[in-house]
Amino acid sequence: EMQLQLLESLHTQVCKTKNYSYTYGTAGFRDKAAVLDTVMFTTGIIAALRSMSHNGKAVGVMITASHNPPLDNGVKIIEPDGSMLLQSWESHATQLANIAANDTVTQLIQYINEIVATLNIDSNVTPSIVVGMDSRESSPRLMDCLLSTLSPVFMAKIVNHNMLTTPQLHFLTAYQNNHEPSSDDKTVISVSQYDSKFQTAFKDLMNLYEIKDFNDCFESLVVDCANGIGAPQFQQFVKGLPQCNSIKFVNDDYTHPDTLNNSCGADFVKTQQRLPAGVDDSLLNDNNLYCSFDGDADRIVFYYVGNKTTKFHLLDGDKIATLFAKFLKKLLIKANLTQDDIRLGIVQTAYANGSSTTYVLDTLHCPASCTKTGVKHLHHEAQTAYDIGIYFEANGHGTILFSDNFYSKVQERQTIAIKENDLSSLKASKTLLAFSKVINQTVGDAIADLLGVVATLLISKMKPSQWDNEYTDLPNLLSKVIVPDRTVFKTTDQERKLTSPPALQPKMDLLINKIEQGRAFVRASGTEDAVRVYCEGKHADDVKQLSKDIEALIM
Ligand code: 16G
Ligand code: ZN
Repeated sequence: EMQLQLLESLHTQVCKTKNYSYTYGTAGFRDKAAVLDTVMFTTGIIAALRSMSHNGKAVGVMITASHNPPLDNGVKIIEPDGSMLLQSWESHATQLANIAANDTVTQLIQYINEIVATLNIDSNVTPSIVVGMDSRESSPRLMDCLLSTLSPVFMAKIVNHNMLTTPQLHFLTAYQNNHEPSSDDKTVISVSQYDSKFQTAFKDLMNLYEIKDFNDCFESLVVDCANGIGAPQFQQFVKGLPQCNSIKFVNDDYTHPDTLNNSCGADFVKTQQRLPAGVDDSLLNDNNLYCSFDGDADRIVFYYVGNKTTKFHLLDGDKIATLFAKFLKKLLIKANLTQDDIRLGIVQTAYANGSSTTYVLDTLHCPASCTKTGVKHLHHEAQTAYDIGIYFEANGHGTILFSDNFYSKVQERQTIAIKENDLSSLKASKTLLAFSKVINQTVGDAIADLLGVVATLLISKMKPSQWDNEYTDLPNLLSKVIVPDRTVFKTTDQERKLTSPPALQPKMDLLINKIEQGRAFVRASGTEDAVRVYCEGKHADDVKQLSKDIEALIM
């Protein structure tokens, strides 16, 4: 039974931020850490209710602001299966936070009772919550706010994983629900289950091809950890992998949270299109492969430097998706599986480079979908449209989803191949199954994606430059414009066209049509008070001009 009357004194103690407006956006709540006490308090309550509505299954709560600056923080809720919070609950989360910040405790309790009544939640269910946080200075304080109601008010079962990456928490939330411990089972669920699952998967795949090191494809892999939680987690992880002993780390100083995402990390490298701080002369080598995690290690981008110069070549989310698509498509063919047996497709957003989409459709002959920005949209499309749904945002957030039909069809083929002694087909089937285990299917995961990319390159004996040369990105520009009111910018067609302000899109179309292979769109950011402008075209000069002209239109 919930002890809601206790909320009165806890609310006074914990919720110092008042007269404030919060929104559960694309990636949960995000703001300056200083104002997040109140919203952490209510997020704990919402997570408890969500768990109760799932009959006490474990719900995850992650405290992080990903690639944002050190003084920001945020929080998001994870469903029992490891996916993102169901969209209809986002508005409950927003409303409860705003009641706690602006109204009385009586109203707060009233709203909780309303949720319980309208959603038919059994208030006798004991909620179960799994929590974690990134390496920010503010995270432990915010964790206390989050936990403040869970024991006294809800008597919740709490598993606190402390510091870990966002995808590790997604994985462990799902893991906990799938491994209900029996009474005599003393297994403590910890990040070591994550480590051993993905280490084993990678080793199995390497053993299948007798690969012992990276030497066929590159000298070292240099990993930029954005000075975030990915550093200790991945350093611990690779200790169990002899194949990975030539990995070098930069920006791994997670114990100095003021350096987090500062001139480094996936977002910096993708938006600046240059090397992060810390990659000095001693690490510059045209035989190396490089990659950058973001602050909570759910994004990754790769890059290399060409020809003894420091020329920088970015291998972003689009390049990762197409690498996986080509690799998996070949394996399907070798395993005698057709596109009718197993539908393989790519899911992108409007930010995907036009060349990547053309390459997917015309060279790989795979279907491509486009969804709105935000992982939940891509994830949903990958899950519903394909058996192998490869989804990536250009910024490096993505993963692959494998359907039940994938597993049954591949297993079927494997049985036939054994019977017919068709060794090449057998190996392809085995590779498909082993590769699917290297991928974190709950959410985009820098560590799992890294393993997937490295395995693909090593098995295909492909150098970073060969990977890059599959297609050439069109010149492009992403800019940010501050406007008085970004909510007037409304879009349709997966954010590719504006419907409001009314006259804008026709004016943009005139400009876009003037340049060769021109494409551009404008959308309000879901995470910042700004409007984003994306432009691409055949010639870099045209793109610059187009971007300037569109910015002038909307300012
Ligand atoms: C959030 C999204 C990310 C998206 C970005 C766009 C998740 C977990 N994260 O970080 O996928 O690319 O927002 O930001 O969904 P914007 O709306 O400010 O352009
Ligand atoms: Zn992130």
